[in-house]
Amino acid sequence: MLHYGPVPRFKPLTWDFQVFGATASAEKHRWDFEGFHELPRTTVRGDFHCVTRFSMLDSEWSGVAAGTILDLVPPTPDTTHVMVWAEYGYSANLRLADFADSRTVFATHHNGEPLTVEHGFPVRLVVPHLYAWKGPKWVRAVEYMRADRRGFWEERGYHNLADPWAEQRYSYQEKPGDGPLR
Ligand SMILES: Nc1nc2c(c(=O)[nH]1)N[C@H]1C(S)=C(S)[C@@H](COP(=O)(O)O)O[C@H]1N2
Ligand SMILES: [Mo]
Repeated sequence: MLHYGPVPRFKPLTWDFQVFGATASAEKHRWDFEGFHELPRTTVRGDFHCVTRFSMLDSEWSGVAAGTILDLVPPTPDTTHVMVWAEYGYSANLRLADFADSRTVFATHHNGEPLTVEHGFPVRLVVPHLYAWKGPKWVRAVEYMRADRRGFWEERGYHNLADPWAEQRYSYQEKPGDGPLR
């Protein structure tokens, strides 16, 4: 599946990108559309692995590295996971190490062009080393967490970790320790 539910309409005046939860400052941080687009940028290459098929091979993504968000809004030392939130409550959980990976990027552009609305304009997460459901389109927030919690598809039968090389597709394949009890 490519996405669940309708494509959200972009509202520039109310759009923001928030970081909340276990921030070191104990405060929520927020950028508006302009502020987010002024952050330092990076470019990564990465294919996109859907569970059911390969999509978007040979892709170049540019945007704001997840590591830049961690530098600008540090989490508490006991943060272990993040939840990335999108419009309409879509979410995906990631281990902090997967989020901090140098190729994990909040992409605004794909192959040099702004994202199309179907592919997540204005911002989507791209995690090239995990299955594509770990990359929410239409991202609005990051939550730092002190314990793991399942995101949208992870609650509905998809694997908590989602490593495509280990073929971690479905939650029945999880081994003890791969995810929180369900
Ligand atoms: N907000 C949101 N993001 C989402 C999804 C979704 O349902 N909602 N589906 C995921 C899944 S399952 C896939 S395969 C990819 C598809 O990305 P694409 O449409 O850009 O190819 O988006 C991911 N991001
Ligand atoms: Mo998917």
